Amino acid sequence: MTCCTKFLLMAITVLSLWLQLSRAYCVYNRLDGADSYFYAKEREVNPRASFKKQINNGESECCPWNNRECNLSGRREVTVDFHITFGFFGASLEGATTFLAFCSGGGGLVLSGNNIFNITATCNHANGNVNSRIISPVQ
Ligand SMILES: *[C@@H]1O[C@H](CO)[C@@H](O)[C@H](O)[C@H]1NC(C)=O
Ligand SMILES: CC(=O)N[C@H]1CO[C@H](CO)[C@@H](O)[C@@H]1O
Repeated sequence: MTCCTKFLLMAITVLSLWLQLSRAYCVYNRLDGADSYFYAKEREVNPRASFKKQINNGESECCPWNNRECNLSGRREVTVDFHITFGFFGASLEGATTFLAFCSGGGGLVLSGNNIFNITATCNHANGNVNSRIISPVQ
């Protein structure tokens, strides 16, 4: 009985973790350099946008896609745009170029690279599709 209770508890933990993860979009910092960080902000097109986060190396921030402050339409498959400024190897964000990256409401956006001319944004959609692209500054 103890074994089954333990198993059940574990299954519930895993399931609720998955539910939590699949109900959010997340942004991950996988830049080179332990002191490389960035500031990610939902594009201002959403007047209720609340996702404004500094994300340090190896860390991530998430926001539920059904929260309209994270995505206006509240749907998992729509595009969410971010404006991102980068501080490679501890550089200041002051006067830093703003980049555009996007992913889907239920997706995971991973940013990697070693300098501002080589930043790759990889979007892992909830349905398993993956898009990877070098991102450019906002015009
Ligand atoms: C771009 O960044 C990736 C990931 O950090 C790195 O593996 C690659 O060597 C870099 N390319 C150049 C041209 O610096
Ligand atoms: C940040 C944000 O609001 N992202 C998207 C949420 O959904 C609407 C409607 O589909 C998009 O236009 C936004 O860009």
